[in-house]
Amino acid sequence: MSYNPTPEDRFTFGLWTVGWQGRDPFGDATRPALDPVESVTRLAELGAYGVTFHDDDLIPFGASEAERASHIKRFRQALDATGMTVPMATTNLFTHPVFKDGAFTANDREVRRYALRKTMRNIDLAAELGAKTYVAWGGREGAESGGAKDVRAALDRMKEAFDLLGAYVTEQGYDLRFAVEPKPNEPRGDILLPTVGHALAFIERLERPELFGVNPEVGHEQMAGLNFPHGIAQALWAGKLFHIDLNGQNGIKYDQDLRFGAGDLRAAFWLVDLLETGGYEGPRHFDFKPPRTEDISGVWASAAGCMRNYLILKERAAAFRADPEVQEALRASRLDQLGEPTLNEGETPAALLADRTAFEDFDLQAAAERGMAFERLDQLAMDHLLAARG
Ligand SMILES: [Mn+2]
Repeated sequence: MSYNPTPEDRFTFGLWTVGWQGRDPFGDATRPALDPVESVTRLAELGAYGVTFHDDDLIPFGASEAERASHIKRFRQALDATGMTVPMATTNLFTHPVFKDGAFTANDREVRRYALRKTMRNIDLAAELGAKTYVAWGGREGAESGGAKDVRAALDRMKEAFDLLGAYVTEQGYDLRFAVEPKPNEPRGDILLPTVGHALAFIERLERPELFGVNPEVGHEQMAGLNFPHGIAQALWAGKLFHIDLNGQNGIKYDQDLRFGAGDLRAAFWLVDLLETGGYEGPRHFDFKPPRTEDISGVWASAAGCMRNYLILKERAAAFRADPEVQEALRASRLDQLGEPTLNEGETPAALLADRTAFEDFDLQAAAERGMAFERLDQLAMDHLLAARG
């Protein structure tokens, strides 16, 4: 297998990923700014399907109407020339100092109103460019100290913002759904809606929950010490996996944003296995940062590595599933039984109470003694992941 990506693989990249200049809290930029047109062209050459953007990635903050129009025109021309798509867009509500205390949940009401207007303006552009998903990452929605934020009031304001945006896309007739992106911390000390679970619970409180799903990011859940494939499985189970941000992270520490496949490789294997078999049909979107050690050729090597690693893991996961010994091992671990309902069809509490085999005559000892054979199953997965088996 060549592991050469094609648009059919639906790989997408944020303009801010390859365009990251390497500025961090301790050091200046190590790379020059990248023209979005060059990003579109190079990513298309590498086999990507599309690009995504924050308003300010494409149109420098504070640009005049005429400048804005000309940036959009050049971008559209690059998309047309390459066949690249824009499946998702989002708003930058974190860079400008005005957002230092948040956007939709800033204590300052004027800032909240401005944040809504900035978002609505870019939603119009997203719809115009054919995006189907609008991501909302509230990186500044949070606090560093307890008294600084009334979290219940802030959640009221967050709901108010999303209800307004849901009403707006409905009124405009846009074919656009929102994907909330959780993150536990960074840049704020603590961020609201810190995990997939928090976001899923929040969404159900909105006026139009059907318009809202999640955009989980590998590293964000792993920063919270959580099992990313488990979070993705729950999002799929809830019908809420609208989008996904793929990258790499090594455990609970700062947001590393490594290329996909770097970091927790075993989690990446199970994630690809799940995405490829679990009914997810959206783009495979990379939200990573080529390390600031890299020059521009290193940026493209890093981007190519994201796609290559996904394709390798896709092949490895498919080989795992197709292996007759794995299928037998799955049965030995009783995965087939887990797929069966615990109750018989129509079985009532009274019927269960009357079933002596479920309790009185249940051979507790024998069941307790049965091994689960998970170690053999996991070693088969390791063998496939490490290409020690076909
Ligand atoms: Mn992200």
